[in-house]
Amino acid sequence: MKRTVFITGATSGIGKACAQTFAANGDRIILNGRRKERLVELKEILEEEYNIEILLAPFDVQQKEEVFKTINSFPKEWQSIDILINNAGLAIGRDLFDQADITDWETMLQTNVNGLIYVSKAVLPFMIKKNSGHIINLGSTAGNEVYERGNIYCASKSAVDAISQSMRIDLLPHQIKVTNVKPGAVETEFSLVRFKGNEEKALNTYEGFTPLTAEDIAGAIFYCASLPPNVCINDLTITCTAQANGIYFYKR
Ligand code: NDP
Ligand code: 8X3
Repeated sequence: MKRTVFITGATSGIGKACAQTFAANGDRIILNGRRKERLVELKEILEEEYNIEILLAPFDVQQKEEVFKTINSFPKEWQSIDILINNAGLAIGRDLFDQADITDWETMLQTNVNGLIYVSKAVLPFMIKKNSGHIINLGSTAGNEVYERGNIYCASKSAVDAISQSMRIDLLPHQIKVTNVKPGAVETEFSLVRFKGNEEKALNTYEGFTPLTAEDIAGAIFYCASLPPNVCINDLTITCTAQANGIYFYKR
């Protein structure tokens, strides 16, 4: 069955792979991200390849007013959102607590926590109106275990965990599913962003082991989103075989 799927952070990595996976199923997709040119390009590719409908919603999830204004003015035929994938997020810096840049911390909290809250609050009235829906949040193994120099990124993903639990409880009367997907290391643009464009450091992150791919995570998200109405996967921690949890890796 065709669903309406809203994916934040669809210009790259896991969000983009989700767009491709849901598009291949014939779902209608709302694509968000800040880099509009990438969204336009993805829209053209998906429309051409899968003959599906796409709506572009280019905005910065940190900007509360912009988030509400854009989502509140979605055309009527796009308001019946079945699945929201709160994927937009980032790590910036990997520094000791006393040496890290406070602006980097603020950006992570504003994106990974505030952004997720704003988008969810704006979309919820549409889901509540039809008494169904599925919110899929991108947590992380970093929200399970804190690692050295992970500090505020880990805190932001721990917050995603708490927010997911709280949504699940409070939204029970509205029959809205909430899933917290918690990947370990996935090779995307994530590390390039974390290390502020330093390609060597980014590549080094995945040295000596085979990480997950964005498509691995998109496949798992698609599975969670395709179960019968009475079934909800609450939490899903996924790592590559060389990773045991947020801290332990086996690297060659
Ligand atoms: P990428 O850097 O490849 O993609 C991140 C996406 O988030 C981009 O599309 C980016 O789009 C978007 N984004 C970032 N900031 C904003 C913003 N303010 N407003 C709107 N969109 C934004 O990384 P991943 O695909 O790996 O990351 C996706 C999610 O998965 C994140 O929440 C991340 O924390 C989580 N995650 C990643 C893991 C990994 O190892 N890669 C592991 C566990 C979780 P644009 O820049 O165009 O706005
Ligand atoms: C991303 C995975 O290990 O960089 O959430 O925290 S990690």
